[in-house]
Amino acid sequence: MKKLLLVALMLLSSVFCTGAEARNLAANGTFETGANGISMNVLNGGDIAISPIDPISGNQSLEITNPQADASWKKQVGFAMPIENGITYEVAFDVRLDESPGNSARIDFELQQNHGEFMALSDFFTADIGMGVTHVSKIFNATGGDSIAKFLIDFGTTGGTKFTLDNVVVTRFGETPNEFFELRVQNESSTKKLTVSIFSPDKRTALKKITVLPKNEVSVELEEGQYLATPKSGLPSFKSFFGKKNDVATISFSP
Ligand SMILES: [Ca+2]
Repeated sequence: MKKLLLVALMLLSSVFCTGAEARNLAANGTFETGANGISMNVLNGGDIAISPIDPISGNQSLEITNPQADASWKKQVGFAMPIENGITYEVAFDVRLDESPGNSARIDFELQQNHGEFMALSDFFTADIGMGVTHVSKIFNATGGDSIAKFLIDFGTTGGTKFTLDNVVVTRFGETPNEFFELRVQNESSTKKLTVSIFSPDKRTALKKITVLPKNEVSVELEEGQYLATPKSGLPSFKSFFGKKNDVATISFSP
């Protein structure tokens, strides 16, 4: 038996405003103020640069061109940040593949702590990205024992490619109290696009079926537990609610 929970998020209302939103450790991950502090490798040619042309969101994105196939790290974007050993972090970003001879391209991404030359941490992910925009998110454990880390995204593997990157977010997973699963809802008010991720601290994978409905709504099948729905980083409100197994939640926005 399924019940319907209706959760209305009034994003600009102070009713739900608590200021408890997780802090984005990736400074300037939207590239709206340029690329200050972001490290770049362009060791195999091509370029990495801020571009106002056809951004994924806002007024600017980062544009990456990779003319030749090479080691993945030779075309690399990095965000340095403080990190705490033993803590789980969630990373997310939007990447758009604009050009590729095979209509797909491989990227790698990793959270690396500062072992001299930023040698690999425990988790390293590879993703095959198709044409268009893909929202990527993963959870990492910080196990390297250092206090400074870099979140790195590597674009060097597939040659003849052009990527656009935006909305890089690194947060402490589970920072908000009383959640069992986290439902993170990102609302791009300019394009009416919704991006939703649900994670379990145990499984570290997307949990349940998500359906994106018309007009700024999403529905999700729930397990029992506390949920937290948050708007995109930078907006000041959120709503938490308790879900039961086999419930379906519909979450709507008023951007
Ligand atoms: Ca942007």
